[in-house]
Amino acid sequence: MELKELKHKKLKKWIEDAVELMQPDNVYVCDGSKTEYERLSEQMVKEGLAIRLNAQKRPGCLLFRSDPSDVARVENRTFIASRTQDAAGPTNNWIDPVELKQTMTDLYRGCMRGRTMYVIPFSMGPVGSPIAKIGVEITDSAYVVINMHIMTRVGTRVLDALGGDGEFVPCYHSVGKPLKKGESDNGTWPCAPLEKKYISHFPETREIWSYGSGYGGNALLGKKCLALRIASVMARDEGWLAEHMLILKITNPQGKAKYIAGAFPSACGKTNLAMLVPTIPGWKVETVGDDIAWLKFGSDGRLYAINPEAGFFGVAPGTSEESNYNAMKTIEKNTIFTNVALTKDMDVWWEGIGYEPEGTLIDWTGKEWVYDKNKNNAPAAHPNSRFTTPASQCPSIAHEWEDPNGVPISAFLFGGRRAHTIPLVLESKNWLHGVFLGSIVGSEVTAAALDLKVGQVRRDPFAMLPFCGYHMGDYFKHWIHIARKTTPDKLPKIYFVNWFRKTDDDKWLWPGYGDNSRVLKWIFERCDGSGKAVETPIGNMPPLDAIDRPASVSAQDMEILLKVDTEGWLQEVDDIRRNHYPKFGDHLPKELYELLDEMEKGLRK
Ligand code: TSX
Ligand code: MN
Repeated sequence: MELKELKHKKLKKWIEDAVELMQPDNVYVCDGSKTEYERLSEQMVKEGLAIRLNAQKRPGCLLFRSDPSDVARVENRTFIASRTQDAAGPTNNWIDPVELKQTMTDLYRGCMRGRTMYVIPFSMGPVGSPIAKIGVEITDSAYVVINMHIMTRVGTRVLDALGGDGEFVPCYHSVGKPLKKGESDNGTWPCAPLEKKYISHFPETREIWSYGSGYGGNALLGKKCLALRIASVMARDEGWLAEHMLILKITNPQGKAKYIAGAFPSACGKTNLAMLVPTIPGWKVETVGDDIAWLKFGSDGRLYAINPEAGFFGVAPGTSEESNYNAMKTIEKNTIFTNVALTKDMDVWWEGIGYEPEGTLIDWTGKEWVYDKNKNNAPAAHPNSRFTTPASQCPSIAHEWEDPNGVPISAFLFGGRRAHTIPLVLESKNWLHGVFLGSIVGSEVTAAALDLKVGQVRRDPFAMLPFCGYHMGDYFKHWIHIARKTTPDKLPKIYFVNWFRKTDDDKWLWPGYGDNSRVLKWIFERCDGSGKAVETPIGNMPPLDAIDRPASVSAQDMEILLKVDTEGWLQEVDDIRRNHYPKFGDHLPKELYELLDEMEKGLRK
């Protein structure tokens, strides 16, 4: 489609201004068709940027290798440019919006020379859903276009829904590498150096400006940028919730279904949980979403959730038939792989795929790689390598996953990776206490970072720390206030879960994976009114006989998993009071300090 055919005056003007600033060689408005996807794929294969995988083993699949410097989200280059620094809060990077726009306009000037500007109209949520939002991303990356095809709803149908004056979130994206006359990428991944990368959000004007990175979370602007950072601000202003949550459907042997949404920090297996295969006979788990939930109250006073995405952008390493059967089936075809290893027969491989590779591989940097049983060599697949795959191909996808009205949520889960203290499952006493539990979520780091050692707890309240577009203290307040929009009986119940308890000699206490269905069953029964619980100072817990114990777990271990570790919790209280809550300054709702005091009193009784 050509620019002059656009009906939407404001959109047309916005694109024309961008063309003048960025100086692309061509402008192309995406229609979202299969042929468009195929044409751009073929173009990137010809340019040497993409590799077509084995048509028998992985039909319709491509492999990309990014620049080694462009493999993950860049949190220290991610900015919330609200008018005041106080609005962004202490956990976001802030730059004055006028200054930032000046800096970035200078970077954008002529940044698309020698390239095509793609205009991607996209919908987060089913097109036309009352909960959906439309965005338009301008990009000079064909890789971004085909990924957006999978992750969102793209094209002409979105422009039709937008009409002549509909609202959209304008999103600028450039890889930040203009080409000189006659120059080409020569099969290398274009991007800018770290200090020129900017992932910027302007919450008051609902704009996203991204520069310098072609990688997923920095470049597919519908996902973390729009559906979480900008949407969290819209949700606060409009009285709904935009959350970093999976959505699953669980059905009991009698055929009764409930929906559960859950927030987990990274490396806790959120995608695995969303696609879980239950080990308890007669129970079924289906997938609605694996990363983001938008929740609004229905006319019946209940919270309804949609998955604003259309695909999964999942971490490949660790994904196997055993850890996630449904994901392995989903990625058999029509999938984009980024930074995984390539086998001799043009298939993919990664660490934790569940089998040893045959012969030598080409690793994610493009070099020959020989398998070493002792794992002394660098990984063949980058630890953050990804698959981009259509949700519709997932065998466990729930039929209602695209219901424009969403699904009614019965329970929220919060979880983290904690070897000690946090029990297998804990039910909040009420909504406010549930918000308290969400606010103290933490996970032990699995790989040493700049700030933390392996095993130290990194607090990530609501798993939203990197994704909230405003002050986290105000975010807690929003969660407290949202309860006033309905009656307590209509609100989802709130649970803390922990699949990662260890013995003192470092052995897993809980088998996890499909056996987590035993915990979900208790949660289902609690929401249904039949499940038993005992009150404790930290919340409501299942008595020992309320959870079906897996054969591999001894009665003594089950006791450890479901016991209140008073000493551990007192240390937890101390850490929250000294190190966690003070981070949010005077924006932290006083109710949360009160609950902390109350819990400490209960534990000391
Ligand atoms: O995803 C995981 N889940 C959730 C599954 C629905 N993982 C992988 C985390 C990294 C992404 C888990 N790892 C889970 C889990 O519940 N639990 C564990 C820890 C664990 C690992 C191996 C075993 C047990 C627990 N193996 C045996 O017990 C034999
Ligand atoms: Mn995520």
